[in-house]
Amino acid sequence: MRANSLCITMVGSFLTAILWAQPPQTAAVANRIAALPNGIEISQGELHEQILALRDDVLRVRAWHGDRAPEDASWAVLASARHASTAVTPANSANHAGFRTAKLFVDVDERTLEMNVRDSNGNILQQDARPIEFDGDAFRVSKTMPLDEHFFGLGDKTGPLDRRNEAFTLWNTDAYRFQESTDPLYKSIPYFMAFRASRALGVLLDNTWRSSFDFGKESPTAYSFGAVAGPIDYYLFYGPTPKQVVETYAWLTGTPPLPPLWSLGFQQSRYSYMTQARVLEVAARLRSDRIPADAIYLDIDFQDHNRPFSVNRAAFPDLAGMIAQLKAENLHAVMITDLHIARLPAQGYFPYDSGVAGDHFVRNPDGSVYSGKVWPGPSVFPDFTRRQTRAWWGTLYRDFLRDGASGFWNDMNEPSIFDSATSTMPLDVVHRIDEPGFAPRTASHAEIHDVYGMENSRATYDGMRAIDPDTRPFVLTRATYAGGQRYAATWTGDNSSSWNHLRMTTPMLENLGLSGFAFAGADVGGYAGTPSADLLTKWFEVAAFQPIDRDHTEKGTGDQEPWVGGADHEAIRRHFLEARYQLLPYLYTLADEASRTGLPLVRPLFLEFPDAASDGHPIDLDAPGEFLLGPDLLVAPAPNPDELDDYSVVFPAPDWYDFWSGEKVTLAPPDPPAPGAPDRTVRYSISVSPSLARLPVYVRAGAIMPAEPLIESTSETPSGPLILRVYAGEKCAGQLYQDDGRSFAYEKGAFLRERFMCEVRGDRIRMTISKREGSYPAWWKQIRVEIYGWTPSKNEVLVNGAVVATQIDRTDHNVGFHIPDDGNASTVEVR
Ligand code: NBV
Repeated sequence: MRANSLCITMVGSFLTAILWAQPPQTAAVANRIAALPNGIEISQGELHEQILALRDDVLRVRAWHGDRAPEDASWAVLASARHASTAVTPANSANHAGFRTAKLFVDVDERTLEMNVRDSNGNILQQDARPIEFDGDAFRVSKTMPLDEHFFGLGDKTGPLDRRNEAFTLWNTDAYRFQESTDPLYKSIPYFMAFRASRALGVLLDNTWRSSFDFGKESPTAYSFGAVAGPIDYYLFYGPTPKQVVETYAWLTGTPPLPPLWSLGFQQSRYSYMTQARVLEVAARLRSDRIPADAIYLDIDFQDHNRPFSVNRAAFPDLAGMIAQLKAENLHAVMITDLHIARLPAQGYFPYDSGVAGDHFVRNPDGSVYSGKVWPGPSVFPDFTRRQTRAWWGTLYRDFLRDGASGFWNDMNEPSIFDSATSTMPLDVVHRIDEPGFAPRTASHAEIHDVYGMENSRATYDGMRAIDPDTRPFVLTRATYAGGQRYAATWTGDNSSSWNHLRMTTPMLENLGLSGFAFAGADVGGYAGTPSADLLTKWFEVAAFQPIDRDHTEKGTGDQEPWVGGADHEAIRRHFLEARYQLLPYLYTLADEASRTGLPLVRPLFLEFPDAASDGHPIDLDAPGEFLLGPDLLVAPAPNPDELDDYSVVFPAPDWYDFWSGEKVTLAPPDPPAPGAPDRTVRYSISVSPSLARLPVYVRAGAIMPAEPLIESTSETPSGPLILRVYAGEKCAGQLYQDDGRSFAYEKGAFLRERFMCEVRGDRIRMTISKREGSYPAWWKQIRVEIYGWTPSKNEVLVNGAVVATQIDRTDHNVGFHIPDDGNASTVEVR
């Protein structure tokens, strides 16, 4: 069904356009077309559509009724990006108006205002399926959906990695015990990537109201997005590579800050460690059992009657002393600070008293302060869309920071409210907006709901920085919105201790990563329920290769620490944590990349290998459960982790090494592609037998992966050489980023960056090490080089042309030797 015109009707003081299902007699014609230096504005009656080029590869589309465009302000999109502009060349034809940039060709049908976007080769990238539909304040934008288009992103939504054939609602929701089909969930990231024929396109709908996305559920030939109210304001950005789309999304909404190094270590949590003694007992056991670990969490029971920013002194008589003892064990304390402030007038509860004095709580339409029941009982809620309120909230952290806490955990910030039929605030609760770019005004909860959690985490992040400007904050938030990656890492909320939930973590974290959240994790072992020892072990294995590695469980469940289930299980879990800790230089280098580019740590395969399939489909569709950690590590848990059958690991390229043994992987001869089939992909695969202690992990041939001698906490300095694992490939490359892991000194040059390249030339390998950039001192004086997949014939190592005296040791699959590294550029030749 395709409509050809819009009929505009006056309803009260605003205009509503109704889409006619029947083809009308005469088509409405645009009555005004204005070519702008950076785009075009077309008006049809009261309806205006503006398409602006922000860059050659980024468009912004806005549409509105009436004389005044909606406020040009955003919680998600940075002003620098929103106001960017590039000159365009008008390109008009009969009944069509449009323009070109160096990369895109935009064409609008003047009769219907339908838009069509092509790349410079004429490939259609996006095409309106019908004119924008209006229904009161609501709107819907529909695009044609070719059979081979696939969709990713939208934050933490469950279900398959590919969002095709699914529909989703964006409305931040406390989804305790969510299941595979639960929707909405905790976060609202109104952004997706469309991928087709190896080309990627990003779409961000910048609208904070309840919105929805349909990728072919309603119609097999169209996808659509819309919201119940608010602006029609979306960004369209072209790759062609998916990495470019991710980076452009970061250009629009920001990158995550470089996290403190300790937050990439293993984190131990539970709801709740009830006493100071228990916290210290867990810490002591982590250390005595030699479990690499960096943090312990304090959940709500450390507080007095669950009141945020208070302490139950009976259970935690010496919080500062306890945190100091944790520090002495090289463990950081992360404390929960929910946003609901207990309504306790005249009881000396500072957060309430100071909040009332500063008028910091949201109100009902009648002007009274809104109160809802949460953990502490009747509670009031900060007005986080006001900067004064955020600044006040930030000051509440002063005592806990003084006591030595390193990070804070913002839970329940959808916001979740117990005594409300909707589990959140009534939609008419009044928020005030005081924010650069926005006109000072009030806004209903219906408008603010989806950004409330993000602004809560922003207030926490900014507050920590204001109090301790030289320490990198760590904030973990449950609810958030597009752009929330600027302030906090996130976790996937209240999952369950089931094999299916273990399986679900991978697509959730991949899509969160594509949606800007490079630093994300799922509760290891599952939150609701008690995992079997096998499940917990498998979960530890997979999570060792995910950005946030936090073991957490609900109140009333069995213990879930690494030792639970016996010594054999503990040994396996320890082994995987040790592998993670040895890889910290690689992980941290990825963290640096994420903070500069937005590229996530956990990546779907098509992000690195968009051309892996001959017909351009995302290769992940053939490789369920697999994911990449950075560009070089392929992690391949069983697609159905509870099944004992062999399964096949599909590789997106032919040459790999087994991460554990270092052995070159011999790939099964691929099935010949079916003659004449559109997809003539060569699928390299091997069959593996699942076993409890084993997680198949592979390294891309050509990777140079930095690693370090084992430490049990990131507070320790590794002793010994930097390790470079060189996986011989035609050309190989890698890099390393280091700094103090905790401060902002890296912004002033106190970092270390070293790049490595190598080339295999017959009987010799030549490796170049770049001159170190930055002033941060290395802990090592030597590099231990381990070369996989290649053996020297002469056993000779030359550094800068001179033979060095070094012992070459050999194991089954690698040769290793030491070379000096003083930070200057050098060449290393092995023959
Ligand atoms: O603070 C208690 C829990 C917490 O452990 C969990 O991680 C959150 O997702 N919190 C939810 C509140 C419990 C609500 C049932």
